[in-house]
Amino acid sequence: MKSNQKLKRNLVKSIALLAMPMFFVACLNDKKEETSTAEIPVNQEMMAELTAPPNVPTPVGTRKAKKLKVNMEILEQEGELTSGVRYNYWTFGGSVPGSFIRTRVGDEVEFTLSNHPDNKLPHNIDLHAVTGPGGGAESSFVAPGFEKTFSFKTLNPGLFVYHCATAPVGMHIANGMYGLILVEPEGGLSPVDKEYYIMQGDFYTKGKNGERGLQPFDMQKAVDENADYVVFNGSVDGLTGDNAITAKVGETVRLYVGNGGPNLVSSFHVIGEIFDKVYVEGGDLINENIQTTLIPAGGAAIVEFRVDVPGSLVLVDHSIFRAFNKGALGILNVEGEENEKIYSGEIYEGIYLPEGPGIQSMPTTDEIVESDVPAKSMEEQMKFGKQVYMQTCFACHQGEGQGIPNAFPPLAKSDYLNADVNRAISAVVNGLSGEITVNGETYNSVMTRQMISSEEVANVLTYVYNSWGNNGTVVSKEMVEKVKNQ
Ligand code: HEC
Ligand SMILES: [Cu+2]
Repeated sequence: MKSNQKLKRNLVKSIALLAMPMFFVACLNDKKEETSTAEIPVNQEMMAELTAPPNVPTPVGTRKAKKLKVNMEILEQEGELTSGVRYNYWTFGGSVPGSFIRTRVGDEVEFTLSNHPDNKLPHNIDLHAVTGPGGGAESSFVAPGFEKTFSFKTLNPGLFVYHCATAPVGMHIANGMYGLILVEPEGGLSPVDKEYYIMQGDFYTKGKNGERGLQPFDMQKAVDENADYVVFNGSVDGLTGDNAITAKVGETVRLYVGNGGPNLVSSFHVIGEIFDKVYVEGGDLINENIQTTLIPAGGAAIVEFRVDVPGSLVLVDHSIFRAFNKGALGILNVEGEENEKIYSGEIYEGIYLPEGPGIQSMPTTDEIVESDVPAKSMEEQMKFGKQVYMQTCFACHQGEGQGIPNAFPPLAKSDYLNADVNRAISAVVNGLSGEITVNGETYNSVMTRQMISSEEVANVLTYVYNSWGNNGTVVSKEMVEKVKNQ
């Protein structure tokens, strides 16, 4: 009797234990999508349209799932990282980031990866959109002069990174081997007016930032995560000047933003915009009204916003030294009618718009406070001048007066500066705009009038003229006043 009861109790216990995992299985089955997208039928065949950044292929719209053929060619090729700095890029399709691939959920992707015979190394591809070992890496490993084909079904919608995964993996990624693959949901993403493809990457060169010539990859700096360049779309001017993206007032803009890394996480921000929507980490979760979105290395996000006023919006990694000192800066030029209700146009921060039209100047007030401690010696002039420099000029012209390529001219060994002291004084007290040539490079930008006293102008210019290989001119308060009164 006793033992029978015990048996019964044990039986109840074990049934409960058995039921537990069944309960979990039931929960897992709730994730219907994952199991059911594998069943989406595929009949026709279609060649995938591939695009170089900042362009994206045509939206999938309402098309049915298909067998989608992707032909991707690996090219190792030299390019320009920034003006005068060459780099040996390794690319998927001849661009950094690599060609954009656009699919829909349920597509059966037949992927052919070819490694150009002129290339030196074997490569492969790991697509984060793949469910399978290595994301395709094992099946796609291919030597120069060969091609490999493998196929996979897109089970999860979202925006995914792909990259090379050949050892040393970090080096292949650091040289530019990454890109994005979009898997649209059934029926496609909602239509917008403009779509663009942007991807951040960090670069490590033997020479310092700006050091000219063909720069080899620096493994130690990469291991130390000490990037010389952090850029959008493969180079410092990858998204500025002629490469800037455009939109018209009233349009909705969708950016597919990826981060190839290899190391750095991006704090993606558009100066002068608020993201109406962010598809967080490129998945289904939509967050609204976002200022800055975090994009992990090897991750992505989709951001959407409507542009309401004309002007140049500046795309940055808000780890802000990367933007102004290492290249993580892009421009979205918006054309159209002003809307003073939304933006008055009165206040403007010059540093944020290093180039392009539409630059306005700082509001001017005539109240410049004269400093009360005049410098008594050249030594003091240098000391005070340095203080002014570090507070006022440093942000643009940089610590050693080296400037920033394509944006802010150098003051170090500047032929423009050394040729004419009154012109230099005028630049500081009246501002300077229009095309100028400094040491053979042209700049066409705006330096706003600097709100500092005559004494301070004299000190800072004396400091500049007596630093970094300049001609040693000493500037007095009287010289500054004379230019002011002209
Ligand atoms: C907001 C950024 C900014 C700040 C701050 C700034 N400048 Fe400039 N500066 C520029 C730009 C841009 C130009 C080029 C203007 C053009 O293209 O016409 C320039 C040009 C110059 C030039 C002439 C070109 C050359 O390289 O010799 C001098 C001299 C100069 N700046 C000195 C100064 C001094 C001194 C200060 C601080 C008191 C200062 N600037 C602060 C942006 C700035
Ligand atoms: Cu590779």
